[in-house]
Amino acid sequence: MPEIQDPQQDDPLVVRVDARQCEVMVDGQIRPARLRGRLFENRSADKNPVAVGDHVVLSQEEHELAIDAVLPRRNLFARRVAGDDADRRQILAANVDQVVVVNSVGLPPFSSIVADRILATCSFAEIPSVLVLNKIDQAKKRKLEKIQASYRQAGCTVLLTSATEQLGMDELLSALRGKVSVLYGLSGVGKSTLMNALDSSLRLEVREASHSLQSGRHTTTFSRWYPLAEGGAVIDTPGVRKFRPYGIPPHELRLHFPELRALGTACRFPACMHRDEPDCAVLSALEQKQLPASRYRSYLELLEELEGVYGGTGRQEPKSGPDHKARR
Ligand SMILES: Nc1nc2c(ncn2[C@@H]2O[C@H](COP(=O)(O)OP(=O)(O)O)[C@@H](O)[C@H]2O)c(=O)[nH]1
Ligand SMILES: [Mg+2]
Ligand SMILES: [Zn+2]
Repeated sequence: MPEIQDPQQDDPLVVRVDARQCEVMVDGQIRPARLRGRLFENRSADKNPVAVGDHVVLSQEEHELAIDAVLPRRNLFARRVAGDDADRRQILAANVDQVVVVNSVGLPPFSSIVADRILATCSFAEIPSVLVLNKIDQAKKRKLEKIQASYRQAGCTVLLTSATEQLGMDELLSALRGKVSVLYGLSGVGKSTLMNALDSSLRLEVREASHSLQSGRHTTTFSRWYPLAEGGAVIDTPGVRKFRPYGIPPHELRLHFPELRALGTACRFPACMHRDEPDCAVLSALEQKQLPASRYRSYLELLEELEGVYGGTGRQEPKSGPDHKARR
């Protein structure tokens, strides 16, 4: 087995992964590759040993290539596996410069909880994120302004686009140029349409508008890497219905909502969870409508979910503060 070193530019790159097969780019050519059984041997928390964006070590086996090992990753974007109680991780992409969280502000309607779950996960993984609000051609002006304001307050870069009307494409292209980006968001928000609008040679499959958005049919069933003509690359991913963060300790969640982190410095307890503690600056801001209720609801929902998986550390008495001895 080769010694595992840091990846180089010209190491084979995984450009497509689906249930059974994998494609790698080697010397500028895309070729199928098989996953060696031993990649699955070390029973880890990971559901999938290889993800798009991974640099790998290959060997030739008769007529096919096989992946022997995955080179060290500089970062990874992951979620908790769907429909499974086990705390396992599904790696969605590796070695990326940013996650582009794509949302619809038309049909399907904007879901702040989905966006907030993905944004908190990016923060935890230390991957920069950009929020794209697509289908602005279908949006109500007031609603759109409110969403924009919430996310600017949360420190997000917010881009407004319409893939079908070709609005905001220059701004999106500037945000993508020269970087490796993952496009992530609910099924039907327009990820593939945006890619096609950016580069007409791509011709990704797009779901027909006639298909019910409730049908849950996913047009894209695999993740795939696409180089951009202008430099950089974009990873198109299958749509998701539920995004559950993996591995965020419940007491750390408050640090991954930037506006809560900022407000939290004024709470009475440094470890305030902003739930029912006295003199909580987050709760006051909420009361005075200086913090959007949707962001706070997302925080609480996620906190409870994470406590359900990792234990209820959030209910512990604050470790510091003037009266912590008296409370024991
Ligand atoms: N009105 C409108 N429809 C859009 C826009 N972008 C995508 N769509 C439509 O939304 C549907 C789903 O698009 P698709 O790219 O397959 O979504 P994906 O699942 O996120 O890849 C298709 O019918 C698109 O034509 C947009 O900006 N405005
Ligand atoms: Mg798609
Ligand atoms: Zn607080």
